[in-house]
Amino acid sequence: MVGEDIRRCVKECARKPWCQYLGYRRHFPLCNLYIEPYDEALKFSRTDCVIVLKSAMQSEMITECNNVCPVSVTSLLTCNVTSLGISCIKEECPPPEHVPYAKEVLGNMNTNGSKKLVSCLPGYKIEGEKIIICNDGHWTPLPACIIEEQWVSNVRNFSSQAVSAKDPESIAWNAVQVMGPPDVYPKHEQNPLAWSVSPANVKSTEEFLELEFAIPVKVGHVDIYETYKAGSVTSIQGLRLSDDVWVTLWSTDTPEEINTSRIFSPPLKVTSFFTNIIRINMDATLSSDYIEVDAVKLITA
Ligand SMILES: [Ca+2]
Repeated sequence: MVGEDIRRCVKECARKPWCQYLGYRRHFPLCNLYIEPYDEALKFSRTDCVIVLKSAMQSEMITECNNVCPVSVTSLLTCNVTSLGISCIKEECPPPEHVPYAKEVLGNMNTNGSKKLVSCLPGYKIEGEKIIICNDGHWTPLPACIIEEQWVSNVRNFSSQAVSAKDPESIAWNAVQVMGPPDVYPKHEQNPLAWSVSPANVKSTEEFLELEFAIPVKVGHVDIYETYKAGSVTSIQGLRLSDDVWVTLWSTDTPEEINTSRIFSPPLKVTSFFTNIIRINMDATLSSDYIEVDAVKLITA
């Protein structure tokens, strides 16, 4: 509350069962009401020049209010004193819960009818209504901040992988090379920083990579960074987490051999399920050589 004198501030704290103490700044003047119990350690970190504890506000009104309105921080009841008596009303909402990955919440009023605007950190997009409204002591549903793009965080399974002849102990050409952002693209070459089909499997029609991302999302696009002999992808599937069923998001009967690197991002079937597991199926037989994949990006719908 801004512009109130300290007597009004004391009265406001007294009639709100949840108010534990008030801080008052004379200069503005500004009245802060606090939900949490007074902590002496906070004394010097706050800029309030006057602190008044609830226990110092001895009045019949507080006793009567406490009898009528149960003390509850979550309901934030307020004692409404009129000539007809004392009643208990919800005239404001508790501070809204923290939204993970929110950049900021604009709006500092919590009274009924107040609005707040939620915005997300860069790289996250809002899902749900970005403006929340306090109605009868309750906020309308909070939106969520959903990650927009993710790189592979783990390889769950794979059909085969090439191993360096010079250094068989290394992870060169192993499936783990698809983790993280691309480090070969846009080059078109055999590169140990990409996954490669194993020599034994270059004539396999059933090559696959099963890839895990950190956060389950609704799938918008899957970008496949093909960095040697592109064109082998035959289908892209997502594991529907709710029932553990593979859903085909895109497929073709005509894989090909393309002698350039590319970011392959075919239009996917529109779905609403959540997943963080993507399977890429490939036909290695059309290529006259190894096939290699550098990285895979999952883009939220
Ligand atoms: Ca790579």
